[in-house]
Amino acid sequence: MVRRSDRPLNEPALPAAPAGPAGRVRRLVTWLMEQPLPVPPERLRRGPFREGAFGPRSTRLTSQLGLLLGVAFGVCFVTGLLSHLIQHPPGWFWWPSRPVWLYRATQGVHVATGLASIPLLGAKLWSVYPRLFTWPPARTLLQAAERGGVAALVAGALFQLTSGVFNIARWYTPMPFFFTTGHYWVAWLTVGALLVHVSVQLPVVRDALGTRSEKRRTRLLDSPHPVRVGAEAGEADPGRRHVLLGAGIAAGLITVTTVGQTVRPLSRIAVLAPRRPTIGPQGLPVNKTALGAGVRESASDPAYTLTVTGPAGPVRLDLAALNALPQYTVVLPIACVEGWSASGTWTGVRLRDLVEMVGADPGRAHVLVESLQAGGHYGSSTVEPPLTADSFTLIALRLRGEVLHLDHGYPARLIAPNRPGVLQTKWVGRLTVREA
Ligand SMILES: Nc1nc2c(c(=O)[nH]1)N[C@H]1C(S)=C(S)[C@@H](COP(=O)(O)O)O[C@H]1N2
Ligand SMILES: [Mo]
Repeated sequence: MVRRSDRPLNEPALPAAPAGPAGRVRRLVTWLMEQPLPVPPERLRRGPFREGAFGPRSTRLTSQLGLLLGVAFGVCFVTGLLSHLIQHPPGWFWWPSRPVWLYRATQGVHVATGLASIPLLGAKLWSVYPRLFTWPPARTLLQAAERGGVAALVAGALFQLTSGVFNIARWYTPMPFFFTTGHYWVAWLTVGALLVHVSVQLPVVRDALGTRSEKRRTRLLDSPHPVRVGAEAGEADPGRRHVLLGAGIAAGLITVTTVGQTVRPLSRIAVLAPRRPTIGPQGLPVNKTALGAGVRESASDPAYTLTVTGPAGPVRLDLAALNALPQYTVVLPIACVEGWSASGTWTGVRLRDLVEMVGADPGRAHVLVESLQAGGHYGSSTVEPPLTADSFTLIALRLRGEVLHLDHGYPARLIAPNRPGVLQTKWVGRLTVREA
């Protein structure tokens, strides 16, 4: 066994194995993983692989950027996972209906942390890319595995940030896969690789950020891997502060010029945001137009009726009948998964009243809300308890006191509290109520 202190600290160490058969397997794996790999012939050591091909990079910079990125990615992952769970709720998952702006906040944070990560990741990759050309490429199987993990992490992170930006820019052409599925699964891969990377690099980061003893640092400097740490790194690489400052300023600028898409007071300076919360018919942005959804004719047909089916049989309501029912007004945001959001004043019929009309209990009813739209990913959604019984959940007929604009879902759309925009179905033609 190689003693811990003989090992460069950015190489992983396998923990000591216990006695017994499991221990024997572990010892075998350890032995295997630590076998030296053949060193490639020296004549292959060309170009960037040459000794001193790159200027100095400080481990302190890499660690500081890593810490910032770790926090940003962590927050981004948790808020993204939440958004996924709300849209595809497993049995154990529960999401409240109050505060009505909670999803607006979590998804705003998801997109903002993702965007802020772009310059941070750029700076971090700049600070480590010379290591891509380490010679020999890997000394042991274990080191090769660790480097493979870092490659997966970099690829995953780049994929997540790029696909996220493509999605909010609505640039679907370069994505031959369904964005939501790809973005979700690669998130798990990236976070898994990130956890491995963090656990392997933690001792290096601790040393570089100066939370360990001088003695330990000196030992690090003596290690066969030329890592620079602490104050020495600052001297050896005076550009560190500039890189860090530059990345910080870029992240700040990106944030300030995009969060206005959801933080209303900053909407005027949201020059980089794909959406402004105030621009659109009736003062609200539109994601899918009636033309785009192919519902222009069916939605403006004077013979329109809303069909409600449930335990007590189907009911058909034309616009006059819907308008004759008790009307309620709520102020609720549309909070798009793309990170923009805007509040609207909606007036219409409570979903619970329609559920009761077909003989179901709103406290237990699940309602399938179907659009007049044929096909497309967001042509329908399901309202589950407690939202079904919530007095804020409306089949809205009006926005700002005016009849709904065709692009906002005329003649009737769903609007419910604390719910992603994709589930706020427009141009509703049918409600199917069933009690669980
Ligand atoms: N039928 C239907 N409803 C839909 C969509 C859609 O594509 N089809 N898009 C959804 C999305 S992604 C959002 S963000 C909101 C936007 O509502 P708005 O256009 O009124 O702002 O509508 C939702 N309702
Ligand atoms: Mo959306």
